[in-house]
Amino acid sequence: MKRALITGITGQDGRYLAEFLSGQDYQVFGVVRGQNNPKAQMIQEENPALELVEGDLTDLSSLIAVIEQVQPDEVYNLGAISFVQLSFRQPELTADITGLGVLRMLEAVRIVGGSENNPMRFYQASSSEMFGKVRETPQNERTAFHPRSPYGVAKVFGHNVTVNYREAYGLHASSGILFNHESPRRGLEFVTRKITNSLARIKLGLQDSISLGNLESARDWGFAGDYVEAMWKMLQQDTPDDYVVATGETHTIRDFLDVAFRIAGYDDWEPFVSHDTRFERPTEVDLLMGDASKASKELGWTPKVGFEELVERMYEHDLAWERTKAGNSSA
Ligand code: NAP
Ligand code: F7E
Repeated sequence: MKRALITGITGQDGRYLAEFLSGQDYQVFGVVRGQNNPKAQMIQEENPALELVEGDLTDLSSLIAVIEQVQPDEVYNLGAISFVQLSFRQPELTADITGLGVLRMLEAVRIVGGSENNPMRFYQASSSEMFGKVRETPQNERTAFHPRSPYGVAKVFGHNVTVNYREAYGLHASSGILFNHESPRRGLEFVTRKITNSLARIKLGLQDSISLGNLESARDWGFAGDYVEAMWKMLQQDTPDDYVVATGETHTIRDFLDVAFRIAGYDDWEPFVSHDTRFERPTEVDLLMGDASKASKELGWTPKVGFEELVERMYEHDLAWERTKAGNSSA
């Protein structure tokens, strides 16, 4: 039985990846931080086969101890401060966790290593935010980086140090440059889930409107469940490499609102949406659209869930969830 270790196990991608790997007959270990992380119980109930271990991306000795204890075949580094807006308010913390955290994981893997015949394989969760003020469209593995936030800058560091450890120490270290991917498990702070959740609450009469920032930016949105399969496929290759993972389609926030409100049975979203500058960023990433042809050719990966289906799944989930919560509180 192969053993996989995942940082960021309590996050959206960690939860999908753990389910996917359990289905592939892996023994899955998830790194949980904090002395009483409230999400630990939830993910344990969701995936009873999952084994939780303690560690923090800011603490190298804890990461070495975890890797020594678990002796994984594959390490997936998904842990990060992942919210771009927060990275402007807490840039040093973001650099430490999202940037230096990658270096610490690579050091732990390099030091503990695995056997000579079966060295540990490493996946780094790189991001389309590294392209930032894009130099070309669509963006591919050769497109130059121009990050626009402390988060994007930290991800460029994590990406480059992963490439460096591959070249300097021969680590089987791959980087997935993933474009935005969403799901009903997306955090409520991200714009897609904020919209589907608020819309469900509007539909149920629990909320009047949604406050949003910049509606003009465009993103290449896919489904997280599809994207974790690409992560796994990268680590099954003989040679480590970097891959863009994206749908190749781009939509503005306005497009997302159009589709979501139509699915919920409204003709027009404008009466329900107000503008709030607090949700704007000092520097914005205007347009992202990925070219995943390398992943398609070399990994045999293509996305399965399209844009409208993604929005519908998120909205339907939030409608059921909010209805249950409202029912429970009135009971
Ligand atoms: P997420 O839902 O925000 O999850 C982030 C995870 O990181 C959580 O499990 C969190 O644990 C953990 N974490 C935070 N600080 C930590 C620390 N000091 N030590 C250990 N773990 C820590 O993010 P996601 O959407 O699943 O994304 C997974 C990864 O892919 C992230 O690295 C993200 O930057 C990257 N990425 C995401 C996207 C996307 O569209 N989703 C696209 C490209 C790249 P707690 O529960 O303890 O806070
Ligand atoms: O913003 C605009 C906002 O926070 C998307 C992370 O997973 O994907 C994610 O980063 C867009 C931006 O995601 C609101 O200005 C308008 O243009 O959902 P988001 P993100 O910044 O694209 C990348 C690939 C990652 O790697 C990150 O980890 O929506 N926007 N109004 C808003 N955004 C938010 N959050 N809230 C608003 O009210």
